[in-house]
Amino acid sequence: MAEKIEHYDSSDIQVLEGLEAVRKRPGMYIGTTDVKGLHHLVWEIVDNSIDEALAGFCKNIEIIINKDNSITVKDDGRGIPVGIHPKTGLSTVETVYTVLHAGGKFGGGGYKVSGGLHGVGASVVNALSTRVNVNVYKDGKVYEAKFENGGKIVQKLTEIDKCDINRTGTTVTFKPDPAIFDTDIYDYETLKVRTRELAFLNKGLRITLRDDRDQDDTTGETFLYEGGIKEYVKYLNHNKTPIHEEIIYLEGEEENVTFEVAMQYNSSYNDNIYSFVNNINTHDGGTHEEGVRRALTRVINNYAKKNNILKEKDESLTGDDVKEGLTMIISCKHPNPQFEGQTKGRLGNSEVRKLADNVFSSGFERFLLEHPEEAKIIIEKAITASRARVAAKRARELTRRKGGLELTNQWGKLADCSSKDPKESEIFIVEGDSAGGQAKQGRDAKTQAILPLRGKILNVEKARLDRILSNEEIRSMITAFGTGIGEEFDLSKLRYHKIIIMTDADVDGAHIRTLLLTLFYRFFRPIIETGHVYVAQPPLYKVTHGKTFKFILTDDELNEYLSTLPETTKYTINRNKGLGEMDKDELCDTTMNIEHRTLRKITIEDAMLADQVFETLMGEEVEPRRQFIEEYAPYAKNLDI
Ligand code: 1YM
Repeated sequence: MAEKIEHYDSSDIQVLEGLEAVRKRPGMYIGTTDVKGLHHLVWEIVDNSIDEALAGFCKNIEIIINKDNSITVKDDGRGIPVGIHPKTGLSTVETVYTVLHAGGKFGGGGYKVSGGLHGVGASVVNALSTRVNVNVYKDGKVYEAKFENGGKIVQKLTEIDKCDINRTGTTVTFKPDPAIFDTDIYDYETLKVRTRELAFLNKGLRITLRDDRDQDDTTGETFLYEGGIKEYVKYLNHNKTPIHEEIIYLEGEEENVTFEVAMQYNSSYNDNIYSFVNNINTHDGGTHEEGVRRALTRVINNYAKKNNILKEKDESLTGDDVKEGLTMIISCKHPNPQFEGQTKGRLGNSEVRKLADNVFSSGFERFLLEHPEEAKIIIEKAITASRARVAAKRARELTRRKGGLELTNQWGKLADCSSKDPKESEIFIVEGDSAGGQAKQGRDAKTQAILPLRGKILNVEKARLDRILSNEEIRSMITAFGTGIGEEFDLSKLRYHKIIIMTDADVDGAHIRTLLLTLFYRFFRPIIETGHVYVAQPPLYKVTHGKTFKFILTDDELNEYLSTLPETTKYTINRNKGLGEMDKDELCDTTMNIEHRTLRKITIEDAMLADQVFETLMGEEVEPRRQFIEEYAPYAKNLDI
């Protein structure tokens, strides 16, 4: 060290120590030294161009992957200042490229708005490169500085040429150090995705990406979106079905903080909400997102109430309801963002919450007032979501109360029938694996398919499509039906013309039946409307009389049968509690066999009733629940009500 001091002045030493620190612990500055870190370098340089664009001086940026996997970034901004920097005594270009955290501090007036994960800029890229060239076009002159070997200057900033007086800008070429990175090969697609995103986030900025390793790529791809995040929303929705035409766009500014939102609802049940601060994705949200979510919920509720769209007085829509099918981009540009959380993916600045709320609520309110048709469509979608949510919540509560429904048997798969003719094909949805197993053994394999269901089906958390589709048993059922679900539903593809629910004759069985009917009512309504859904009627009683026995379906039938027996006769009556109490032959003869069974066809009214029974069952009141149990299972004992 002592030797070196003779050759460098004190600021040189600081610079070298700074860059050496970056090389020793690159992870601290760029996160990782894998392929991600390699690409991160590009954005550190591009960020400076984007800042220049945000300051209003740069319109075009070019990113080129050179043949040797070095990267060139060009912009047409003012060019990095070329004078001597008063604090370092070095040229400003050299200062920016060799002094850590030089970015904003050395600028005159502007602030650094964009920024990668760590936002430490050009000097870090220089420290981690074997070669960096910086060219500045300014005042009709071309300047150049060159660095090698982790940021050591090999050519001080020099005027190397003249250029058109109107030409201004900065061009930087760097070659990442292979001794630092696991790989030194750039991936075009990775760069393209972020390039496009940056173009969406900075409207009117043209960014071109070109791959000079590829001989066929002579022009590159250009990304330019005059509509900015509005076009981003359009892009995200391009494979979806929007439910209103116009993309809603709102913007505002306060004390150098700019804030913008673009949104459009589609017919799906999922939301796509992305938020950004200074072009960085805030994965964990934060104050900007909170402000918007709060305002969205409030404005929709207020509008719905004012216009009597929400009928019941105390019905209200939640944040989840109003975001169903919503595609939204939130973008905030802040001079002093506070990033919080483990991964720094959350905006913490509390003043942004209010700005976001104000800008969003006033703009969105106006949109709803000016577009009553769209307003109606949007609010009706939220109301549908709300009703489904309430029903699903109650279903979930019911499951918790009736924990015993969760049978632990292994999930048995569909035993399909061999016939491919839907007219003669039937599917039995059977409660429990043991009954399912018996039904499989005793069925007519040509026309009867068996799908055993565990009680688990009741665990469907929310009766929304995405959740429902993630339930394995429901997926099997949907697959078996063949019709698809929701938008893709196609009755002509139904594989069985009889869908037969076969549950125990007790309260649990009634619960499962209710849930299945509710599910069909909400998502497969046409199969009910066209009369394809049935409930099997297993016998309630088995009367044994001497060596003979008889299965009996109803109380009336029981009385009738008993009256035919001689007075002296000794007989026993067993009540069938579950399907499993019959052996496979009994089950099949009494309940499945086309000759002997009784099926009850489900009407749309039955299904509607089932839907309402949910409400009744889940209420706080004990009495309606007692009534349900009386109605559905008068013989059930030891009920947990
Ligand atoms: C390809 C990389 O770095 N462009 C760039 C950087 C700067 C400026 C313009 C700039 C900024 C300011 C004034 C200012 C930077 N300047 C500085 C510093 N492209 C690229 N284009 N004049 C020009 O911020 O006031 C840092 S970056 F500190 F010198 F001002």
